[in-house]
Amino acid sequence: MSALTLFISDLHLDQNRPDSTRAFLNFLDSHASRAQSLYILGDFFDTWIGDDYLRHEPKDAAIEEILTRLKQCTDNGLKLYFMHGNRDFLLGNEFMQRTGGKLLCDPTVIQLGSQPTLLMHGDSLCTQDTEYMNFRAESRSPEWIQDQLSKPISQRIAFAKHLRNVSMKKNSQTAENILDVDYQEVINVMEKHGVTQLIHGHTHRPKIHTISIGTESKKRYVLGDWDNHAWYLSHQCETLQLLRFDYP
Ligand SMILES: [Mn+2]
Repeated sequence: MSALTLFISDLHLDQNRPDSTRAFLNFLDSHASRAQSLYILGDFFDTWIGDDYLRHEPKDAAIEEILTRLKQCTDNGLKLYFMHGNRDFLLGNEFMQRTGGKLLCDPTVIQLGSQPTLLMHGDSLCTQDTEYMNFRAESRSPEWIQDQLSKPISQRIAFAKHLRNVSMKKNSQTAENILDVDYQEVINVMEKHGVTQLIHGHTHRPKIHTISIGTESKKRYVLGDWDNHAWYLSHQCETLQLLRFDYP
């Protein structure tokens, strides 16, 4: 049997969404246990205020279980990869050590069967949302991150809540096309990296798009978020499928 590779994103795991955590742990048993590699392409957590939260008492039981189960998977040979999303870009080395995962840059090119494939979270493709692009540039600087991580945990939790509220309000007031990827930016990054396909999440618009560039036909695979449906991409024997299961 040839290698099975799985891709997921946008689970937005959070203590208020125990059904999604349960669905993910079930997914590890039912799917990831048969896979060679699992790629988690951002927004695995709805917020991540820094790895030092893992040492904060009282411990978050759900997070501890997720870490324990991921470590069991990697100990059993699963190759586990993470990419930052716009919600959990403070995931760092301590988290990777606890899970046995490896943090990938956004973007990263992998060879998937015969296809050079670009992996991204997807937020950097939404170039029409200039307000967000400005915040993204600012908040990914080492200075901003260091400043953020130096703040007390309670203050960071409050700030994360504030960011989430601002984002929800904005998403309800902003045109759909501005919150989606920019088509020209998609073509630009695919050309730049010389790939035949792109896999990303972020927009919560699961779909397989065909992109015609000159005489070439390329594919863009968009993962969906986990909200009573669990979306994933499954690659085996040169076949890449967008699949889902329902929960709870
Ligand atoms: Mn996102």
